[in-house]
Amino acid sequence: MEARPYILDFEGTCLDEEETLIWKSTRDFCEKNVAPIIEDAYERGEFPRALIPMFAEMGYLGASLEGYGCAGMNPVAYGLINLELERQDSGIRSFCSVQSALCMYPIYAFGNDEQRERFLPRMARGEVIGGFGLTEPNAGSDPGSMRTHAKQEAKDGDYILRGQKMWITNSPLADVLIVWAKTLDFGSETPVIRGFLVERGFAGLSTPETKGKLSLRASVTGEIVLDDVRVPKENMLPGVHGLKGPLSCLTQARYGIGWGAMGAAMSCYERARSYTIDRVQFDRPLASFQLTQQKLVEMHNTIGKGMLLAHHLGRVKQAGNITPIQVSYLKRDNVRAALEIARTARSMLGGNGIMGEYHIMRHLCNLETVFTYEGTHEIHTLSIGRALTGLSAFS
Ligand code: TGC
Ligand code: FAD
Repeated sequence: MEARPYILDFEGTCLDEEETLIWKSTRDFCEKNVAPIIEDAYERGEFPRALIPMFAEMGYLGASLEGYGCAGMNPVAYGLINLELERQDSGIRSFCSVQSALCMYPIYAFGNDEQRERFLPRMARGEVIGGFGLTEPNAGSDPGSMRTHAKQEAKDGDYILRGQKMWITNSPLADVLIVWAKTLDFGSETPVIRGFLVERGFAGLSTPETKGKLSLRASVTGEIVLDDVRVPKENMLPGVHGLKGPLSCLTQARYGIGWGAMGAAMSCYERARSYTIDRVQFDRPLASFQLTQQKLVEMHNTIGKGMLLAHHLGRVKQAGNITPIQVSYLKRDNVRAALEIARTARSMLGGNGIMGEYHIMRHLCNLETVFTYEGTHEIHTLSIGRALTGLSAFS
């Protein structure tokens, strides 16, 4: 029997030669370099940093950006990379998402030439690691209520940043943090949100690690504490102001998650399929029972639909027409589907389903975070509800 019998034949019908090559080479790379170490990294609660230069070599850092040493991949190829990374572990995909979509993208899209030249080539080579600071202790789903602020000094125009960010992927190991803060700007009396490049070593900056996570353990998470940190005026991102700055970055990252979630789902489905073919109870393979086949069919068909949604929106993005609401649809539905598949797959392995060596429980725990970050399931529901009705449930 084939190792991966997906009836839709997505690979044969939806991808060109280059996309197929990128998909296969990423799968091979991940099976060779990530699969053998991921369970141990997860148990120890550490991000495997030795992977960073390898990701750079493969072109995964800033993969969809043009120039500055980036690979310039199209959105479908970029999505397939996310899928294969998350087939191994959501935390591994998170590392690349944060570096590429949440840190390199805003420098690329909202930075000036000097900022792009200074940061992007080194970030593409994995020499400079980024973090994205939006969430605060009292501002999670509602980032517009953030308290972190930046006061511009009249003397030299530098900014003094004060505040606290929490739940920040990569912050303990980051060399540069994109911090979103409110500042008085444009002679206005109302504070606006601006992005700042806060560099490791700036006085008053600390990034304590958040310990005790039972999910996304192969990803490092921490705070960003800003105790009157002086940030040179040259480190302010000049090209955007307002909430649409960070939300535009999130749109890039959420798109990648829509693909990545299908990778985690595939891993769970494939393991449940092969386990139930091999495991005999009542003198027959579990996979021969009708209830088991129904579960496999539901999982398989849900993955097929998730892949078609991701691919369709990838082509829309390639044409330059994608909207944030379409991305909310993708992130919301594919993550929910992946979480349900992981739960079903876990039960299909019985007791073995909770064991690390079968990998499904790890995906299941990870997907609980993916359901919450980058906009919770409920927030995407309300965003889509607002788009459908014209009525906001937020305020
Ligand atoms: P709202 O009035 O809707 O919008 C304010 C301005 O932003 C624009 N906008 C967007 N622009 C680009 N992309 C989007 N997705 C956008 N959504 C809105 C909008 O057009 C408007 O622009 P303008 O020019 O008119 O001012 O804002 P709101 O206050 O009603 O809030 C909307 C809401 C609740 C949906 C938003 O605040 C939201 O998405 N909340 C969720 C917060 C969130 O996702 N946080 C994620 C933190 S980062 C993270 O989790 C990283 S995990 C990393 C990893 O490890 O992978
Ligand atoms: P809350 O906003 O307090 O929400 C709690 C619950 O209430 C949720 O179920 C939510 O859906 C619900 N809720 C909230 N508002 C409404 C409403 N209006 N109607 C109905 N229900 C509602 N953030 C960053 O900035 N950078 C990062 O790199 C980053 N990485 C992360 C890594 C991990 C491991 C985790 C867990 C989080 C990370 N986050 C990051 C933060 C993440 O984006 C937030 O956790 C998320 O946006 C939710 O915010 P909150 O945790 O404060 O929950």
